[in-house]
Formats: sequence, structure tokens, C-alpha cells
Amino acid sequence: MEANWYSGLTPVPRGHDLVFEAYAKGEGVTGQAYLGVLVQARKEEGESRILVMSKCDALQGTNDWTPLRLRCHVPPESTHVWLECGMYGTGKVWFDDLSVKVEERAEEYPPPGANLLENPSFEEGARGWHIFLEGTSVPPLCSTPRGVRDAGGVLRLENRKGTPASAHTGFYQNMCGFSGKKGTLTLSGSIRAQSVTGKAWVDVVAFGTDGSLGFMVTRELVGDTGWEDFRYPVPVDGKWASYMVRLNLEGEGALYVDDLQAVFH
Ligand SMILES: [Ca+2]
Repeated sequence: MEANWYSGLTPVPRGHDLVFEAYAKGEGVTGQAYLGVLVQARKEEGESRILVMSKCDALQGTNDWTPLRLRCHVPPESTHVWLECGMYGTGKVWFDDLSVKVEERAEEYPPPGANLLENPSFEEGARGWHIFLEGTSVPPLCSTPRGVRDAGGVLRLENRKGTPASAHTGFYQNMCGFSGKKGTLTLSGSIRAQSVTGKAWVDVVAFGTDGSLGFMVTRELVGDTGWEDFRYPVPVDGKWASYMVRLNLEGEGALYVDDLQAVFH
């Protein structure tokens, strides 16, 4: 179950950073509650394209009022910005004291050589990662056990028995601020498959400033595997507004992920 409240933002702060803040309170949230920003570019004929789809750290379970914050870059090509207060799963969420600020980044962004992913090694649970479901309404079992690979945490995502072969679940995280930038985004990490009947993989979805979508896929795992390292260069040629890293699982089984890095040079 998903519920969202959207509000359009005008004027559109093209070429600037947007900081969206609010307080949220949760009662028995089984999924996640979050703030989101959706940036679109609409052509005159009405066709709308997504440039950025960003979500903040999520609230889970039962919490008193908690500050949530999301920062994202609004590409120069943007025509519409939507602010979202959303949740999925069951439970109750309250939002209050919403605020939006437009800011400049003092430093160069994306910072060259830095890992652009939040909580890339799952040492803080699943903070910074957002779940998606396609072809099923049953969320995967998700945990971040410690001591599986080393002393630290890893992400474990499991599609239960009976999950249809076409069901596609996983986690994603967005990285924005790439309009006009040139270089290479190198994605690396370690993944492992356990009794996967379909396939398990990591990919990058690129949102083009012209509305195109690019998919760049790392190696797919099936069945049972050990930990496998991957390293994948994603070209950054100025025509992509934002990138989304996705951790994907199709069919039954479990996917383990650890030590992700997304570095721009
Ligand atoms: Ca780890």
C-alpha cells in the first residue's frame, strides 16, 4: 500500500539545490515514510520526463516527531518540481512544519573521488535506501545482519517462497547534480545470491536531460554463489541529469549486498 501527498513548487529553482525539510511522526509503520522530490521536464506537447526522483532517509516503526531532510539538485532543464510526503506499507504517519530552501553548494558537486552513496556498506541498517516493488504487492523481507561477511553489516533482501517469477523487488538510491558534468561514475561492490530462482543484479538507471532512460547492468547472479566483486564504469557525458543505483531481485531467493561505492572522476 502506498500513500502520497504532492505539492508543486513554483518558481522552479533551476540550476540550484533544493533543501526540503519536515518533521514526521510514525505509528507502527511496517514499510517506510519519507520525503521525496520529483523533478520533471515537460515538453509543449505535454510529454513529461523525469529528471530526478529523490527520497530522503526513511522513518520506520513508531517514532516521536523526527526531522527529515532531503537535498537535491534541480537541473537547468527542469520545468516542474513536486514535493512529496509519502509512505508505503501499513501504519500511520503525520507530517508537519514543511519547509523548502534554495541553496548554492559552496564546494564542487559531485565531489570528485568521494563515495556518493549514503550508508554504502549498510553499517546503519537500510538508512538512505528505498524499496521498490514491480509485479508484486508483497514487499521482500529485508534485514541488515552483522557478522555475515565480516564484522560489519550487509543488506539481505529476500523474496519469499511463492513470489512470482516476474516479481521484481529491490532497493534504490538516487544521485543528482550531473547535468553538464563529464567523466566516469565507477560503481563497485560485492553481491551474493542465495537460492535465487530468477536473477539478482545491481544496475544503474540514468535519467537523461532529454527524457531518455539508460540502463547499465552489472553481471547477473542466479542460484547460489559466493561473494562476487563487481566494478562497473558508467559514462557521464553531460546529458544525464541524475543516476539511480538499484539492487535488484527477480523471483524467489535472497540477495546479499555490501561495500558499495559510486565514485565520480
Ligand atoms: Ca558492511
